[in-house]
Amino acid sequence: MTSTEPRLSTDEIADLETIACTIAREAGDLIVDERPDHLGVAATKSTETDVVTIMDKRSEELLRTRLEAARPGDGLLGEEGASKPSTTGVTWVVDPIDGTVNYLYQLPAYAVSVAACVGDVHTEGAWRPVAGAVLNPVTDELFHAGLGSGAFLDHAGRSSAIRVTAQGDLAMSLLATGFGYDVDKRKRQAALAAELIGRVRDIRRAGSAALDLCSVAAGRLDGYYEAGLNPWDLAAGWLIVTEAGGLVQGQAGGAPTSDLVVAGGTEHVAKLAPLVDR
Ligand code: LIP
Repeated sequence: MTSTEPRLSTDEIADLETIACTIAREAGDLIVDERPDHLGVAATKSTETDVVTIMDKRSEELLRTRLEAARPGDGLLGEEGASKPSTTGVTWVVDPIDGTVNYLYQLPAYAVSVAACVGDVHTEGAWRPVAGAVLNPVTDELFHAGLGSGAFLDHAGRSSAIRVTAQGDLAMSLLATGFGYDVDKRKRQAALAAELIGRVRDIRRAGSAALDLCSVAAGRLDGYYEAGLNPWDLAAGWLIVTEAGGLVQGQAGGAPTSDLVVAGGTEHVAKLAPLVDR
């Protein structure tokens, strides 16, 4: 904890977690119930394949207004441009639809990701999540965690504690990874995956970093790695993995950043990180 970070009580963290869960559910309902029949691409970002839909924008606007009402002094950083400084030391980092390409194609692997963070979210390695929620609105699975209070999966009226696997043997491990929107980057990422594929059980590519991290937290994957993530792809899932007993790190064992994210059980990360940290 740095001197600029606010001292948050267990109750305050529990309140932040409840807010994250509540607004993630609302945004999840919006993107499913109000999806236009003919959803097109509203705009593109870094490349032609890095798309935004009108529902990404509407979801972010809903999250922004709910947070403004619930916690007016908090800051905000959103994938679709929402940005507001904090006067409380807490900043919300939100991805209104993580896995937007899946959403566009109606592949049921996309999520709303909401995290309350402390530190400077605009500086790599200078922030960390303290409460967060990731909702897959199609499967109605809500993953959530608060710092120090564990990670949970709410589904079908039940709330179950989740744990990472203890898999320490890479050859028997099921991994996930992802590819960026830039062609050259994708080729490099594919080359790394091609090297790894002969050393692990198998590799999955679901298309949402937030859901990949939650799958690690729930023991559905043994590990995950990706280069090129933004804070909003990572924030909530990061805490959900660590509260499920796992580890999330970046290059050289440091904080996870856009350069690299490696997640899994402690032993698994120790074995996977040297292979993907380059
Ligand atoms: C996506 C990530 C995914 C990555 C994609 C993209 P988006 O986020 O969740 O892991 O492989 O390239 O960055 O753009 O759907 O919010």
